[in-house]
Amino acid sequence: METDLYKLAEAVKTVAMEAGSLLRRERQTFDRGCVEQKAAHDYVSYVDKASERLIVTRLHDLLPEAGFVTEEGTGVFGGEEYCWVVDPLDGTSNYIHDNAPYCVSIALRDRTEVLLGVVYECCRDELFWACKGGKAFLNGKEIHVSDVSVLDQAFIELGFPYKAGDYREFALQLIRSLYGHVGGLRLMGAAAAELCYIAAGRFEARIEAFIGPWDIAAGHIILKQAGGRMTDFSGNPDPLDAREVFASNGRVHEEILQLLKTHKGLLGQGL
Ligand code: LIP
Repeated sequence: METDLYKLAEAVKTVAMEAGSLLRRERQTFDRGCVEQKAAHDYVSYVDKASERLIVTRLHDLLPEAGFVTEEGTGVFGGEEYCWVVDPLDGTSNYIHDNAPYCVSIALRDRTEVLLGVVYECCRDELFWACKGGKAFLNGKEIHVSDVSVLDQAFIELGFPYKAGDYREFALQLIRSLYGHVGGLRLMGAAAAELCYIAAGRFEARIEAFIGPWDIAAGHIILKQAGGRMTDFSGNPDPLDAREVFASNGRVHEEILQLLKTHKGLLGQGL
């Protein structure tokens, strides 16, 4: 790629904020009667689709040779060397119910790794971004994961995927094992933003399985460039297929990983 990664990131930040403005604007007159179900409790609205159309159009103008992997299927991936990975509205259920957080998540990857990531969380007007090998930023200020290394002080984000039948037993065991033994548990419903919260030192870990690659691609590089770590529930690094996603500040990773290894047999197939 001839384009300078940092120049491209600046342009992608503008695209993410333009899409974020669309989300906020449409939220003022949002019609819940126009929400569709992709699967049980997995919702999509005309706003998700409008945001994705805008983002795909802008990103194609920036890098015409790149393919797309997008949550709502607007773009296509035909094996191109570069690929945009886009969630046009992460936190859809929050958005539908006028709750926070909800965000735009845009990442660019090549065939082996994520090269840049931008997450714009609309409710707090927070723009997170990072490029491969660089620092991570929130609204222009460098961010780092926390130095919390004691589980009893760790604040942990949980995600409950739509595939409840495959995840329920694992989730209940996770709560039994953690609740009362960590600093706190939170369930916020927007993976992309929550990965950035670990990068910013607000939380120490996040655990979820059976989500989409668009939920985590941008947060993955922002977290790693902020000093964090992401593995699957067996400890394998960089699970960009998002089947099992365990993210942390690195310092509490091994202790929680033992717990995940012990109970991952409770997971269904997530098909
Ligand atoms: C959401 C994720 C969240 C998960 C939800 C949903 P969406 O993404 O961010 O972590 O628990 O089930 O997948 O659907 O709002 O883009």
